[in-house]
Amino acid sequence: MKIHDIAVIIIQDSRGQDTLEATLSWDNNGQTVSAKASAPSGKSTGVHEAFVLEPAKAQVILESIKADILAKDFASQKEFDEFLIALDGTENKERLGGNLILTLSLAFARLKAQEEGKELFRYIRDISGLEIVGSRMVKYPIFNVINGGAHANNKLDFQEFQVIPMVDSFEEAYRIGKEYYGKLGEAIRQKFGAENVTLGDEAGYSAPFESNEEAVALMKSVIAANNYPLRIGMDVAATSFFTDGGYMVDGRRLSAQELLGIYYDLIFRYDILSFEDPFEQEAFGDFKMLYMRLNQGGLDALIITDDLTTTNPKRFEKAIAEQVGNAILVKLNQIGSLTETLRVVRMAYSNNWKVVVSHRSGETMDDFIADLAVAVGAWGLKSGAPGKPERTVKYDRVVAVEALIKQGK
Ligand code: 2PG
Ligand code: MG
Repeated sequence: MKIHDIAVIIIQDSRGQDTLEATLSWDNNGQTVSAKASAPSGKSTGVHEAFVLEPAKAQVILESIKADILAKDFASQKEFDEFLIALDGTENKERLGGNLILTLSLAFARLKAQEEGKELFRYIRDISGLEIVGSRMVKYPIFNVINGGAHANNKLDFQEFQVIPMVDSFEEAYRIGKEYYGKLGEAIRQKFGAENVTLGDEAGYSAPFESNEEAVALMKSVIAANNYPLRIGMDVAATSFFTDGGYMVDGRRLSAQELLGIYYDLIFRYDILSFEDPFEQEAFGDFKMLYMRLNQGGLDALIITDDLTTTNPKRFEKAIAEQVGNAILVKLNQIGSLTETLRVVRMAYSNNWKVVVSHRSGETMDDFIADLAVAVGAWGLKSGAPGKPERTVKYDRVVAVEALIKQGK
């Protein structure tokens, strides 16, 4: 595919911060076909993530490489992404910017899918190199219904308090998630007074909870009162409260061992299904300690790595070798291209790890991750609570894609 034109503009993300949106066009026998993609941004970012270039600088960089891109004919996604990665030439994409490379990579995917006359999820599935069994799609939406940590202005140290509907149909899971979100909102407003309840970055509620456990207990009581088929998950994002070798939780400084004790206790009392980033971003050994302890106890909980692995094949290789968990969070902008992201997914599956595709706390209306999650048959799609449009467009797109698949597309 020969790209005819490239433009990158600056748009605002859900936090009102500048981010990039790329448009690539292709000349299809005199007709211009174009495709767009934009970059999200994290707040609790891992140190090993791809470099984010200031958007205005990225625009200048693009002008300096545009002619090189337009001069080439790219046979595949891999060729396009590898061309940009080589042009960048750094370990963490600091010359061109992970955000610039990513928006170009994703816009290219959308354009190539159009050239091949395919829906985006089908195109991604075809280039993924994955053998997906039957019509497997994304299994569970993961709704972040209470926001803490870096995503909200409250006392909660843990970043995300999630519910995961244990039903087979994504559409039904989405319906249950929305209903639960409404009921939880009523319970939180009743407890704290409506004037004290706001929404965090990912549309989960933010309220003056005194402790992490108080939030979990309220979630659980609303689940029980309505008999919902929901399990609780958490993104602890422990790097954000790790200081001077200790974890500051509910006003107390804890060792990794003590924190592990809290998790173990929560699992038993609240039937927790998943823990993401239970320890800080270099603590491979502590992740392993928790994971092994759960295994020995015969518990089914998922230990999900995010800041620890940053969707980076090298970091992930170490996590696999050291058996530190059983699921990886996959974020396109942590690594900066579709090709490298798919490589991480292949690594996960060939080592029996589950995949959770995720948004960022700063999002745009781009719904690429929905197609990615369906394409790779992800275990989960994490896109916040169903309370803000940049979160719901992703869940809505999964429902639409499922309908397309049923029609044989
Ligand atoms: C996370 C993400 C998304 P952020 O930690 O998993 O929920 O947060 O985008 O701020 O890194
Ligand atoms: Mg996380």
